[in-house]
Amino acid sequence: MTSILTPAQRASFDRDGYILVRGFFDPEEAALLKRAMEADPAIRDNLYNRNDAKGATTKMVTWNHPGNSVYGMAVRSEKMVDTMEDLLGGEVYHYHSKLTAKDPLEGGAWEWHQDYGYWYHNGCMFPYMASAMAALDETNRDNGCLQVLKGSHHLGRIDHGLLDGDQVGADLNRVEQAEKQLETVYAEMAAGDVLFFHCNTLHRSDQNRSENRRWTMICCYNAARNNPYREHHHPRYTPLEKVANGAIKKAGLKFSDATHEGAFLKKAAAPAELTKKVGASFAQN
Ligand SMILES: O=C(O)CCC(=O)C(=O)O
Repeated sequence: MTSILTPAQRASFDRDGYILVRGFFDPEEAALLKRAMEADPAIRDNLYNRNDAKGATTKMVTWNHPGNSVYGMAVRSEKMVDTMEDLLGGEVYHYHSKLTAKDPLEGGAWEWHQDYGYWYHNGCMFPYMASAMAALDETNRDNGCLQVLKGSHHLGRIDHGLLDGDQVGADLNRVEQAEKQLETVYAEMAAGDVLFFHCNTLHRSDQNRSENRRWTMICCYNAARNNPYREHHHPRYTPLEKVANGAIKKAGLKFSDATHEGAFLKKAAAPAELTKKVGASFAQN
């Protein structure tokens, strides 16, 4: 196994619920990923909007199965998969990946949530899941970088429900208390940096109020031993074929194909349990 984490980084993931790895993708790899995302017609054709409470929009594309595109190679690369296996304690499989694209002066905000707040409802019994957010552009406070509440994965799963806009978020009472007790960390990243975060880590991001684009690719994994007990809109256990790290550059500007990434999801479906509008009443209970 070739996890890229040092023992100290590995320990900080357990303590803090995230670890930011600078230069995880080198400049050539990061540029390939970005240019492919910009130029792949299938990405453009499958973009959908996700609105925040104020109507600002994040553009998204979501796919379940990594193929032989340059994104597929990044997601299947030994350095990525082995690191996830290190973090999740055993074999992992690809749960889905997505582009979250915040355009200049338009990109929408994300409310505080835990990914397991959604994934729990998909039949995933254990929080043995994590994501890797790869910066395709520079991400900072002005263009809406990800924020994490340090150590919030220790809170366990918090109830989630429908907030204003299209967003499902965490119980506002809990979030308010958590914000008082835990540090908010702004994950400012250069292109190629990757933030690994636990599925119970509370995270959010602001609108992009700057002239600079903020595109990121988020790759989500589940432990093989946590096979969801029911079918849903993301895959149950599907063996993941790792590739050598060099496969990313070898792929070059290879776009998605129809059978893998090409089977894009039209929109991330919200599990029925999360379609209840709770909004402000959350905070009054
Ligand atoms: O792109 C972002 O800022 C947040 C995305 C996110 O949290 C998600 O897709 O679950």
